[in-house]
Amino acid sequence: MAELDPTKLSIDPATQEMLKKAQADGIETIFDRAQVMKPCPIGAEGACCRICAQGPCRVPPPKKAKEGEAQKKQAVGLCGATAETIVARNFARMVCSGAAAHNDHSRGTALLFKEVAHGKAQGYEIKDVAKLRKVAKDWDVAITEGEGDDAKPRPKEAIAQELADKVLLEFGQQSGEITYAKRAPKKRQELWRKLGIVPRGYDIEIVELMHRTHMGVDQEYHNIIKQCSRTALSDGWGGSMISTDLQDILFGMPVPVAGEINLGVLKEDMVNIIIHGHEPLLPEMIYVASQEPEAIQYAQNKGAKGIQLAGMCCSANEILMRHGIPVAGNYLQQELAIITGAVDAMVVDVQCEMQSLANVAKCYHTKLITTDDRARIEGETMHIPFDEHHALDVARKVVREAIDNFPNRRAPVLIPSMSHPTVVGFSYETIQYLLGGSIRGSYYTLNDNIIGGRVRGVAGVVGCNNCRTMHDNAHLTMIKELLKNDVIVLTTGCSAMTAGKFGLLTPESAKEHCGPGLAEVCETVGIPPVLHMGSCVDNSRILMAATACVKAGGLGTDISDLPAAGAAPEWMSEKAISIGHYFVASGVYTMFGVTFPSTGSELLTDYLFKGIEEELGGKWDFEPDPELAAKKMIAHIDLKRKALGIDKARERVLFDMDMRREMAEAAAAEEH
Ligand code: NFS
Ligand code: SF4
Repeated sequence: MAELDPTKLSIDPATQEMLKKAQADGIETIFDRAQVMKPCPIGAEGACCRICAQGPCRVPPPKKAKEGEAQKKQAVGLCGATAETIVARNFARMVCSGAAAHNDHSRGTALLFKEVAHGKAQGYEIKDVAKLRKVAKDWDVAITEGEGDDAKPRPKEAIAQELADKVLLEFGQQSGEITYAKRAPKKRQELWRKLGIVPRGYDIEIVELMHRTHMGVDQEYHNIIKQCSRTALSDGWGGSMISTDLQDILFGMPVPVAGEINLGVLKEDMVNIIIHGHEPLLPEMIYVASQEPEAIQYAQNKGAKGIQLAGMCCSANEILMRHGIPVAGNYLQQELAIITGAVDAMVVDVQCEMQSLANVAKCYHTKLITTDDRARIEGETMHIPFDEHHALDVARKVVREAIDNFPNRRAPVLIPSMSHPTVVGFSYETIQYLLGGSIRGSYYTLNDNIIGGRVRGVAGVVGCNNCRTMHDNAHLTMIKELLKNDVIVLTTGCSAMTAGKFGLLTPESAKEHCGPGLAEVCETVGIPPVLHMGSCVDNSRILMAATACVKAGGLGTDISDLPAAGAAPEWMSEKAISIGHYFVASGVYTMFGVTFPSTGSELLTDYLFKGIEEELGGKWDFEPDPELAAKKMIAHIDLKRKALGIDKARERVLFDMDMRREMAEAAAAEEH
């Protein structure tokens, strides 16, 4: 193992400390492997086709010709597939897999929801009846029964049963339009219809795109990207949005709650259980099981003070937002959590779980418990399958395994002391409420601040960590740059955790990090300048917030009119590409960092970064330098302000603020 310099790999002190411990303990992590294995440059730009056995065919862009030499043409695959086709197909398959991950997660939630509605799911209940009734309306499910004066509210179980059936049908729907397409602004819906990209169902678009990217089918890159839009929309306005809604109904809609983030949330004298993955179904029950007096007593019998539950990745976001359960860290910290020596069990379900966890766990005493039959990990892991009919029993078993393992701790335990307080849980409904300060709250207050210039615009900064770039650095740098320029930030996923670790999820941080306009607004409303909206499926909440802004008026008639931008500066997963593409197809300027998987074709990249805007109003962009990327997002926001005719207002506000500051300084000087 080569010597690593942790200060060059992460800006997070807890991560740095654990990397040092990993080195001292001789444990290999993703950070070590990234030094040894460099990415394949041809694959990284999407220019390698391996979809048939005549390949892999590599078609990287030719080197620029020297003076006097003729420019070489870009190679084509054996079947004649051009770089455009090959790169578009690879891009499309990322959209497919990403959308499949979200939509399959959603299916699981919907199936559980149905069981709960029929009273067959142990431990679960319908917690948020108000949201159930609201969602039911969107699905044309009656919320009252009886006629006229005799009408009375329909029982929640009956509403939920009908809703579950309607939702589940839409996964396999073959024609027509998905229900939530009609939640988008009118103009957006019309555009999608004109382009023929309103999703028909949640499964069909993925299957069709897989078919179209098979050898010898769709070989025109605009046409492939068009189906990418339809597929990605079936994620953002389909599967992801359904997950969010049904999870809110089952587990409660998030409202602002205090939490804590980073490895320092683990406790040496407690049984530590980390819940890692994405679906909140079992974690909700583990939360219940870990609070039962019998469990706590059992832990105490084993010499522990109690049970400490902590989350990792998006599972963490889900339980943090609903119960204030602390977060141990984001994607690149999963191995490091085990390296503390203090994790008695790590419980995983699906997505973003590194296979190396099995090896790292073996070197300590940690039990790695897989819980989903779709996601097993080779090695000394334990499999306790989730069963919605007996979820509480399963959860109790998991908690007991962790407690039983507490006395087995061997390596010296070292828990970094860092953790940071946060305020999280800003669903789009909560934001609406906070802005208005009443039930009648409205996004118009936000719009008003945008129109008046105190808030320059809105940015969604979301997505993963990526070991090819310094851990957490791009998120933090980008967010700070946006705040400084009065751009309010909405965040989800691993990015939200970075914001939390560096203190940006507290109302107090507004004063320190924001420009004067945004600072004033945050202070008045009492919100952090970075709003934690949840896990990655909750990016659908950002779509809803954007739609609410459009509907509140004054900022144009479509999402593409808003002074807004999206970004995933440290992305790594295919889900991020699906998310990015549904943002583009919803009219958002979307900025990615690290690498961009289409650069193998200049024509296709040009289309994604420019041409597509004429059709969809949104477009992709790529800039690995996070500060520059933020500047480009701000420039885009300013362009939109100009188009709306509100650019002058901002100048006035800033002028006012300078004057106010000067006056305050002059007054202070006079006092002395
Ligand atoms: Ni999103 Fe969440 Fe994190 Fe990336 Fe993975 S945990 S679903 S994919 S790495 S943000
Ligand atoms: Fe090569 Fe064409 Fe086969 Fe792709 S589909 S591997 S380009 S022959």
